[in-house]
Amino acid sequence: MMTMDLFDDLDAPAWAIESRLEQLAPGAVVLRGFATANAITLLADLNRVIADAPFRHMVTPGGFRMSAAMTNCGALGWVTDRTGYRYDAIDPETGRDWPPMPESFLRVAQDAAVRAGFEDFEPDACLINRYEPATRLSLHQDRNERDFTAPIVSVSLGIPAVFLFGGLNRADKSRRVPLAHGDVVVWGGPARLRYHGVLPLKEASHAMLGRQRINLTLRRAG
Ligand code: MD3
Ligand code: FE
Repeated sequence: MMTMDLFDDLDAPAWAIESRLEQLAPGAVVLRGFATANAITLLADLNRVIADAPFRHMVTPGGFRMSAAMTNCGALGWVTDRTGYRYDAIDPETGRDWPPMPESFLRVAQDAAVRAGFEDFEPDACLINRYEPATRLSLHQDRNERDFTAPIVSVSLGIPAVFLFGGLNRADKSRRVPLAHGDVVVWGGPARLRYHGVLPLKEASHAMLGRQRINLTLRRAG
């Protein structure tokens, strides 16, 4: 069939075109606008999560208040306090389990993971970060998870941010990657332990979220 022949002549597979797949580095794939069509559902589900587990500013082991407000959903939640970083089944603010992972979060994360080549991603934790203008996240590695063979999927909503994508050593030079509303990034394989962070956000307003950026990071923690 003619249309199939045209597709077969392109050097990228059809799914790469549909989702505008960009490879940042081995193991790191950006899917521009992948979550845009689901944003209303994701934000409605987020509102139910934060009614149960409100955003809060956690404290690092060094005693610094984090500038991003955070909460979690799923079986495990990432927490930090003066005693260290860890995953915990209980929200220390409420003494209750974290809210369940909304189906909409799971679906977008698993669909994105499949696009990036990770077929069996079963996240049990979603860390939710809320940024306002001037909020930043300093360079760090995500290494509190048990199994580094699982990727991390991040979903950006609201005002844009510049993501810092470093190397396997803190001193490695980092690249700046702009992330906008609806962008989804899958970080796995050789990219899984790369240093990363977020530059201070610029003043901006988004039609759905006002002066906020929400980032969902879905992980296999336990
Ligand atoms: C690259 N969040 O929650 S998401 C975090 O935009 C975190 O809120 C940032 O870093 C944010 O830990 C960045 C992108 C991200 C998440 C995990 C990664 C990039 C990653 C793990 C390895 C390499
Ligand atoms: Fe991180």
